[in-house]
Amino acid sequence: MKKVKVIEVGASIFEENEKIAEENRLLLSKANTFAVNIMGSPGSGKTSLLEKTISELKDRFSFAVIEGDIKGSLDAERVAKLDIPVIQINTGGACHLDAFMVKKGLESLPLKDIDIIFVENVGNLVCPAEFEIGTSFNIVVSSIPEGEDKPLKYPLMFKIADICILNKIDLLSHTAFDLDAFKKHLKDISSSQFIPLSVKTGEGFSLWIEALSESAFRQLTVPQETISVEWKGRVVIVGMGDRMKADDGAGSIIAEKLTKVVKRKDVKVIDAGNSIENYFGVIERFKPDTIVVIDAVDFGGEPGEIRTLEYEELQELTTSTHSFSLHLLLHHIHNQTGANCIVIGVQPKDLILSDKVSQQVKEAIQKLTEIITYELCR
Ligand SMILES: Nc1nc2c(ncn2[C@@H]2O[C@H](COP(=O)(O)OP(=O)(O)OP(=O)(O)O)[C@@H](O)[C@H]2O)c(=O)[nH]1
Ligand SMILES: [Mg+2]
Repeated sequence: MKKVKVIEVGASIFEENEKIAEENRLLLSKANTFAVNIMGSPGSGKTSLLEKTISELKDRFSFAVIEGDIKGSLDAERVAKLDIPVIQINTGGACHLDAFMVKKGLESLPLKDIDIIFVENVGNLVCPAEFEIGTSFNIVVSSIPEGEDKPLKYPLMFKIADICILNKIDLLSHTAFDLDAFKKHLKDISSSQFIPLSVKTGEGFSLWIEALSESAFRQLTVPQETISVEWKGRVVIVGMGDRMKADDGAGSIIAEKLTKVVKRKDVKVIDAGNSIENYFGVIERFKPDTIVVIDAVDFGGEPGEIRTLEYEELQELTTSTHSFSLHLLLHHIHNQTGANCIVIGVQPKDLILSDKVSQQVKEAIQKLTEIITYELCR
């Protein structure tokens, strides 16, 4: 019997796509442009959302749009009326945009003059979620007529979304749509921010404008402070801490935020929670030159104070709540990898049993996320 030869095309397609998505990311960060991938079912209101958003924010940001459609240029023509640069990409049958197509679009735009670029992906809840295109923010636009079960049926799309917009809430009273069920399905699979709104009536729209502006400002603003870390060679960032012990979870929260924005191949971000020892193998295999551990460390400072420490300095300090010695663990990792080990400590205020972080540490989390994002993505 003849043997069947199997060629894994899928894996190499994804790999190649990732590589180009990475190039897009670099291109965008060099130009200091905030790129947003708008996804959702056909007709959920993606173009309508863009039209209204750009009209409302035109005085605060400069915009460009890349429209992805299988055929035609109807959406591009609509958006072009707003007098901004618009590129139409026809996928010629493909159900999603890929990184190469978006690269072509980016190359023909004056990126340096653009603050926010929206990429409206092909209307589809499956494929666009599987193909990275190099944007740093994902939006899924769902809508009332589609029904409340969409997060259940298309979990990946809702999982990767930073914001989930539920559009057409003006139609709520005309349908049997179960809003609570939608919210629950979404929460079960995704940590995305949920914004119900109506592009038509404007209800709920200000919350979306606020969330978008805040995220754009965060990425576009150069932080006022820096931290003394030399990000040399291949970098592993490990965020640690117990999120059920108030401020102790700071490192873990920062790692989660960074995984969404830092997407470089030579940087690995790990949210290790309370068990860094489980990640030794992952860290070693990555062959890092620099390891940065972010953790709540009681160094006797003001709550929320940030301090950079050589790992050896930890010997003299007590790390808040961990039952193990972080110093010994880092000593071990340093011996195994030869990497330079740095600890960024955040002084905790509260270490009680609670999932609420104190205001001071919240601000430190925000500040550190901004600084590290800027240093690694500019
Ligand atoms: N009732 C109601 N209709 C809306 C709302 N937003 C958009 N629509 C309508 O929904 C239809 C589709 O809107 P589009 O913005 O073209 O949707 P889209 O997601 O860009 O569609 P594709 O690009 O084809 O995937 C249009 O007829 C809009 O007028 C809304 O908030 N309420
Ligand atoms: Mg559209």
